[in-house]
Amino acid sequence: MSNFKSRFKFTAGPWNVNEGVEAFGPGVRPTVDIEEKFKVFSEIGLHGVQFHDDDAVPDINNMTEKQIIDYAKDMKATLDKYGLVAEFVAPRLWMDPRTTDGGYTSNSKEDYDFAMWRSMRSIDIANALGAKNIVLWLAREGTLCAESKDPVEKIDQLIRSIDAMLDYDPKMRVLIESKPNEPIDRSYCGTIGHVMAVSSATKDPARVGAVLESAHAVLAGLDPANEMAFALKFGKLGSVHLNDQNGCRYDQDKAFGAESLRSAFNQVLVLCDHNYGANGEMVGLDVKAMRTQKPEDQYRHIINSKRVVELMEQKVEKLDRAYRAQLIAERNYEKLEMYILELIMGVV
Ligand code: XLS
Ligand code: MG
Repeated sequence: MSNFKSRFKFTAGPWNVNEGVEAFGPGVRPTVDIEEKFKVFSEIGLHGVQFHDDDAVPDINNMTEKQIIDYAKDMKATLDKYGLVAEFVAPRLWMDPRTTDGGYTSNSKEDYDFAMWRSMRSIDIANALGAKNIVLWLAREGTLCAESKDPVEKIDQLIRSIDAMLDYDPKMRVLIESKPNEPIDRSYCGTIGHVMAVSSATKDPARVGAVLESAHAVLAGLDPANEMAFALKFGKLGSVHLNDQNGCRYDQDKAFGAESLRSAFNQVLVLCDHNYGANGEMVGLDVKAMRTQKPEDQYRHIINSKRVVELMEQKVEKLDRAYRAQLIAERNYEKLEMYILELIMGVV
């Protein structure tokens, strides 16, 4: 099994190895230096790294535009040292006091300008790192108080913000990561359908795609594989964040497959069947270690997630397509379902 060669190129973000801070308690693991994370990412067979703008350039708010680019170039040299590439850069617009009420859909002109400044700097950083995508996880774009914003106006404001990014760099692609809520109550881009609609309203829809995170689909009450399929149909699945989620509760970012192996199988199936990766798309493992995990083995959730993808790829290879077609022709879906369960459980 260990010599199995995945068809996918895997990535993770520096945030996927963390101290374990949550709303009810402080960190329980020491902070790991970013270069050490790169080293281990490369050892465990990842192809690249996903970045927030301030992962790549921590002091971004206090630097000139030139200083930011220079710092990012040094970060690229560190990535090169470990044979890693940068998949995307995402402006982290949910931490700063100036994005308390969102960025692109903020009611404050100053806060909006700050969000746009960070977005343009993210594009500069992406170019310095050699990344082809900007990811917008629209964490605070929506409302806590429903009446605080005119949703129609704000969705238009969001589209115009993306247009400005497309203008700023004619080659950069913008990928929107859907999520229905958390930290915001009512999000403006809750599902892949929303992302496709926003994409089609921008000035260059071919450069505006989607990131589907498995857990975010579950939080929206939707099936992750179906969400991926929807974006694939439009040629707009620019990245995936594979993980898992135990129903509708706080965002868990569990290891891929930890809750639903059948869902994991179907996600890998749709990606394999529709040639995901053929245009350089990568597979992000946006997973978080349990707070109980000790520092000695704090990459285990990433290793496990990658292994589950690889095991599912082997299940997909093993899927008897002719038998499946026969059961479909007979409309014997009960039998097909049992066949799939047995395939996943390893008894066929
Ligand atoms: C949310 C992520 C987030 C994005 C990139 O799911 O953890 O950081 O993936 O901004
Ligand atoms: Mg994510």
